Amino acid sequence: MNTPSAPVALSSTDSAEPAAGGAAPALVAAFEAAYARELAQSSHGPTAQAVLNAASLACRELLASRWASTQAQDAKRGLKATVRRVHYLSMEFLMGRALSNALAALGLTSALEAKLAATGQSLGEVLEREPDAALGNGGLGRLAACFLDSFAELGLPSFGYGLRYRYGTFAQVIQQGRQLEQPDDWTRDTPPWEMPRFDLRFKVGFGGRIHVDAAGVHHWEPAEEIEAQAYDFIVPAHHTERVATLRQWQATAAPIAFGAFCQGDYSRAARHQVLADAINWVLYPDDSTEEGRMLRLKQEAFLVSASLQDLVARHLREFGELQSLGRANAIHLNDTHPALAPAELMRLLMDEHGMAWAEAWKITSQAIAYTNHTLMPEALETWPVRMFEVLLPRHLDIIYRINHEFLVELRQRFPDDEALASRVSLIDEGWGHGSERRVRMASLALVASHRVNGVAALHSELMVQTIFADYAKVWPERFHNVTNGVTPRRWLQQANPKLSALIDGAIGTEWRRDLAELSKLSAHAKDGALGDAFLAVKRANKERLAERIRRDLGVVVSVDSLFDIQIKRIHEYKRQLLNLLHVISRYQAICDNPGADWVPRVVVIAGKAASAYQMAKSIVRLAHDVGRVINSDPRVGNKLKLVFLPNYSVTLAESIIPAADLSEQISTAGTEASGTGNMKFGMNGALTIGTWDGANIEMAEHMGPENMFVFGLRADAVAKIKSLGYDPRLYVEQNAQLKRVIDAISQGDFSHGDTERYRGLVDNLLERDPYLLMADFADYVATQAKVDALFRDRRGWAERALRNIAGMGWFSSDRTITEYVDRVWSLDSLNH
Ligand code: 26V
Repeated sequence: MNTPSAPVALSSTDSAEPAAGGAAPALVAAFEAAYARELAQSSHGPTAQAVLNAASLACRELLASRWASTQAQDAKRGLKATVRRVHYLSMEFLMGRALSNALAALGLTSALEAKLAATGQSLGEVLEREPDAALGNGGLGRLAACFLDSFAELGLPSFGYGLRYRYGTFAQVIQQGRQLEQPDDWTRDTPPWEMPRFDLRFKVGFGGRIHVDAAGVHHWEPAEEIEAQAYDFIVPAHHTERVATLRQWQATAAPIAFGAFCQGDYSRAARHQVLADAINWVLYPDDSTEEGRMLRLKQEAFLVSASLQDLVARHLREFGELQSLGRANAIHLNDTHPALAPAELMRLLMDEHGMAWAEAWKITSQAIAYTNHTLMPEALETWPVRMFEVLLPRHLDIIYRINHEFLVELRQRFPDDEALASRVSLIDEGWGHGSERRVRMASLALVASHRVNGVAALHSELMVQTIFADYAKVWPERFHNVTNGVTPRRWLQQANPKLSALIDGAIGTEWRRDLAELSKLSAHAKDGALGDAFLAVKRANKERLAERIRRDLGVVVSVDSLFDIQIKRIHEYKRQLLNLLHVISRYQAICDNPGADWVPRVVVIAGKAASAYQMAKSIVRLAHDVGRVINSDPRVGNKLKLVFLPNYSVTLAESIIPAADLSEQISTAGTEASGTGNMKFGMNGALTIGTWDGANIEMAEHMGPENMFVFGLRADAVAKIKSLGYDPRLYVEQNAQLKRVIDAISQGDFSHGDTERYRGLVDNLLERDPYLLMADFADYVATQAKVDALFRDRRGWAERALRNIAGMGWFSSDRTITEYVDRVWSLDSLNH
């Protein structure tokens, strides 16, 4: 489906200096001046914290001038531009740390190092103090952050739009093996990267009434108005002077409550303030209460309205009219969370700018496109009509009208298929299940979009065969695939400088601009000296991780071991539990025969479980229980260790991934939309043990399937087994090794004899096993034995690792964004 195309720089402002080298002297001088000025303001002298702040603010100042020239260039583009300005709307952006990326992009790393050398401080120590901007949950949010990096690198006129949450995802603390959630107030030290834009404020309304005037124009009088104020976060390119912008909205109470304040009604004035503040408190408020759900819908509406008002104002400023808005702008919905966008854009165009329905709809459907990121039906958002009536009455009107127009057209094309009409309607009438009427957000996104895409080839296929089958029948041409990618700047060049230098030595430095160049490594895969050098780099990275494991967990691991790593959100479909079952079975085998020649392994798991997801929390606890028993068993020694690194984050991933020998990508086939961790590991020379799922498939195709450890049922076999009636017990009864593992958990071997602790988890496996762990166990264990065998052959392992790296060039987010431009965001994509 995909034709690989080399990333094209869309702008031509190459800086004189390559990012790998130093910056031009004038830039260094400007940096040093700003740095000195900022540092002088520290009341405690040049502490690491003060250096962090001063360096960040100095970089920000330099980036701000690049921001101004980027905006000036973009504003001049006019209607002849073939690439539309992209507005990437996402509830999540998992940016991680910013300083080392900014220094690398500006070519200032060595300039700062030189300054620090004079004071005896290390750059690493300074960088370590920066908190992660963890304004996201997982893959979807990190993908958005990688995309911003590529927007900058490719010079794409663009804005990322999000919310400026005060608390990002929770901090995970482990107490007696159990996950506790703590608030992560990442703004405590006033993030130095943000640029408040005090001139950019928009009012967002909620509730109230609508009246229609004699001319038929709708006037919405909201009951409550909240002001959105912009904060920009600048993301630099590495090989040009372009930057990308992440614009995050902060809610502030509109002056309306001032009246209450003047009348002495302070509690009403304060309440108004609190209601506004709540919008920015947390990412994904607990949705177990009505208040929590209302708040989430409000967040979505707030993000969408502020962003689109900003877009409309900019378009009017640049073009003086709105007719061309859809030809000059793309509005991209990162999953359904911003799916109110079509309703809000229609409202702005019609109610605020007097446009007629047909023209407004044409513009809206030109502009909007939508990416789906999961097939899990429970993630398909719907909101009760009742909540719309209370919060977004005008949007509800518009959604009804969109639905009406859509269903009229549908009935013409598919007469006498009322079942189809009710399945695709934007409103779930609740007939089948006797519940209240709800708005289907994915349907709204689909109806309004000219393009809809999945995030890996298999996912895009399954998307049109399953959750969106009806819509694919109505608009087959709308559905596309754009396989994910990750930014090699952060995930290879910065995370793994030693490997990057090794690659430079083998194939030159061009891969730093165009990752497809990595394919040149395959010609060197059999080069024994390069293989040895690769193993030495890997070993150095493993030493760093081993030190961290010793420091944080008190567990001593040997770097001669195979580092076997699974890091991602904890979820049943990702099957961390299958990993644990293998670890237990290996433990039992070692105890049976401690004298055998075992390949030593360190199994590392990290990830957060959603706070209300009990099964995921139980898996976290089991990992700790099993680790405690194995790590302290003298019969085992270095042959096997299991560690759980707490509080998984972008930064933790950056330090773990370069040290991996083996990457665990073991989701039930058909469940992981793409995965992006799989790509980060591959680029860093880890081999993958994985199912035929998500982007693993395309990775195997690019590197050659013989270079990946593929196991398990494929998606079609999974579907078939399920449809025939899957009985997990049959697998347990036929496999003594598996039975012994399950028995050990049930008997309390890892829970001090407590047979209740994992009863729910085991019963679920034996009775339902919705993700087919029992069916895949035997093949998984057999494939792990093949991993061991190859690991003994050090040169053979190194050769495979080099072939993995060579095959990963296609998985740069630069390639992904180039494809989005070609298929979704170009002007051309509107014509066919
Ligand atoms: C859904 C919901 C439902 C309501 C509450 C909070 C919440 C948060 C997120 C989601 C959707 C999550 C979808 C997601 O993260 N998908 C991941 O997207 C990655 C980037 O495309 C992809 O690599 C992963 O395979 C996929 O799981």
